Amino acid sequence: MDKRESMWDVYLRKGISRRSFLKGCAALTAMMGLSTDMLSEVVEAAEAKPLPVVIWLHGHECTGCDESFLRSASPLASDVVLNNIDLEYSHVLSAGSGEPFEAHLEETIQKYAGQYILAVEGAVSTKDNGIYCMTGGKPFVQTLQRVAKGAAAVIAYGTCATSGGIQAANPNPTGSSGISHFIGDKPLVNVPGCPPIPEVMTGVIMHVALFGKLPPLDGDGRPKQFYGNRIHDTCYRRPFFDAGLFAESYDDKGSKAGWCLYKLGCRGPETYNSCGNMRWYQGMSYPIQSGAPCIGCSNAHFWDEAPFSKRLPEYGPLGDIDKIGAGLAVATGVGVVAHGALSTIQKKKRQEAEQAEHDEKQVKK
Ligand code: FSX
Ligand code: SF4
Ligand code: F3S
Repeated sequence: MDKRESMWDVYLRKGISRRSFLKGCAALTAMMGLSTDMLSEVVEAAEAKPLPVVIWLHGHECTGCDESFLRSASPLASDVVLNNIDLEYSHVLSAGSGEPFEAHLEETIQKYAGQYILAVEGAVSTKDNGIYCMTGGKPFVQTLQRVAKGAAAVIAYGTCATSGGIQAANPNPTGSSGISHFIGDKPLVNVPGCPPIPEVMTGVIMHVALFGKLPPLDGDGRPKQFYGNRIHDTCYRRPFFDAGLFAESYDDKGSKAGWCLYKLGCRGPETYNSCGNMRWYQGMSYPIQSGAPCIGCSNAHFWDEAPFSKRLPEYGPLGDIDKIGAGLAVATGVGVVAHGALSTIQKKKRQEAEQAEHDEKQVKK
């Protein structure tokens, strides 16, 4: 087999400076959630390890995960694709197409059997022999099973790949589900989110690429460094929740003042993701910061939990918040009952203030 280049070999060949290489390694170390003590290990791996061969498949989905991946800023998606991995097959990013492209997939599977990383976006459709999702002229389910057989590890990107996503929403007419039942016993990392945060996508693939093993996972197979926190616990609106200050509608004073969106259906208390601490697009924003409640897009079957703008009966009204969110202590529930009472007082005050403002305007007319 021909010698494969390491990340450092690629930088040398392209004439990119050692300084840029080290800066890239430092960015990767931070992105993988590792301490700076690990930088030398990252540099060693990047110097010595051949770039990992990656096959990136797309099933039943909207391609939003790619849209997200392409916006990764640290590391840049272009660095990941051109300098950090050996991407041999991708429906979206490859220049090739048609029969030669499909033939290249078969060659790659054979040549790197047992060595490549398989990244998968999208759900698997199985109804009517999988005809509702065809790729390269074959049902996607068949391609997935064939490619997964030779993979060293599998990464499921997006809630569609981890649990079926929008295709699997009631009544699931195409018989769609996540990929886990179709990859045999291969090691699997679940990276949910619709889509996942760009840097989470690049961070996970670089961890597998550089260390040749999966990052530490939680009970749902998600990387702990990115899914260890509840949105609610990292939310900058949390002080308003704690103070019982809630927006009641999208255009009321509470909403304009940036109060907690819990009463507008926010699923932050039952959702684990990094949006609260990493945010999106170089820390620019995330749904809650733009005034929209979290819809729990990294939760399995979240599409079936509409309407998104309401607290659902199964989660209960404010007083029942102790039933939601795995780690929520009973004490919090008790506290929240108090918040409920506080909230009623605040609401009354707000209504009075709004009425006064309204009356004032009427008088001026
Ligand atoms: Fe699903 Fe991704 Fe949502 Fe879309 O590839 S997770 S529908 S953002 O695109 O699979
Ligand atoms: Fe933030 Fe939503 Fe929790 Fe309110 S309910 S603090 S908006 S995560
Ligand atoms: Fe999704 Fe909620 Fe983050 S909707 S993007 S998990 S804030």
